[in-house]
Amino acid sequence: MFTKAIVRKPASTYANGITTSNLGKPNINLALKQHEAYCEALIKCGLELIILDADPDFPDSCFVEDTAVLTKDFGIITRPGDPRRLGEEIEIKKVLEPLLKLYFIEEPGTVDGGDVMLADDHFYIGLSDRTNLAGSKQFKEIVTENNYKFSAIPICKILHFKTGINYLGENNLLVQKPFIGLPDFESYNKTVINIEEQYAANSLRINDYVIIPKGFPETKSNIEKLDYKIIELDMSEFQKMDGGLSCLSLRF
Ligand code: CIR
Repeated sequence: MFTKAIVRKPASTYANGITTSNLGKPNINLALKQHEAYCEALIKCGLELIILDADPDFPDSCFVEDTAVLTKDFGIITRPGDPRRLGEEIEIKKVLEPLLKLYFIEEPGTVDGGDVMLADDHFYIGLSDRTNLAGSKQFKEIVTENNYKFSAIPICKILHFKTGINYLGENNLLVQKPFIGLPDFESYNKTVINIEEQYAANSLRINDYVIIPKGFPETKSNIEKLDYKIIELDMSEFQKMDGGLSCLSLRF
């Protein structure tokens, strides 16, 4: 069970953030509304929110997931892999310091939290353009010392590991096609996300609910078949900046 989450409001500079999506410029007012709906959904899932003010110096800073990886017992402050996002983690460290034992990814290591998936007691980390081998090795040391299992998976063609694969719980994985055949995931019950619904692979299990992006009927129906209660959210303004549901919060 999660009890808390950290979120950060989109900044006035949000539209200047990093993107590869070709979906056009985001509308900041709509992004703020969608962010409010996201916060309400987290509250519905039973979470107490720590809401950080926007930071216009970091256009991508609402995507807090990339700056830390949290468990109930400890946190890892990451070193974001794109230099334009380095520094976002400083505020997150300040917020978490009184709440959790913290570890740090250090230079030359880089890790984006979006590359880290926890499935029960097993951490999977995607080696991406943002998360390098040095970062992954440091991460492995920290989590294995804390009795978690660890695997590193090289990825390509997607921004973050969790852009393409997410663990719902109860042994259920949502996976985009490239991940289907990987031996690491052989033992999981896999729900395959079709190419037209790729964005919905980043759905988010929180306590009794799975939050999914609006507009992906096949994925919605497949998740319903797994007996989960669903909350649907319009994510258009975050999708424009390559962000998904998991990116917008740090749950613990
Ligand atoms: C970036 O490129 O870093 C942001 N525009 C999007 C980050 C999305 N975060 C995530 O998938 N965890």
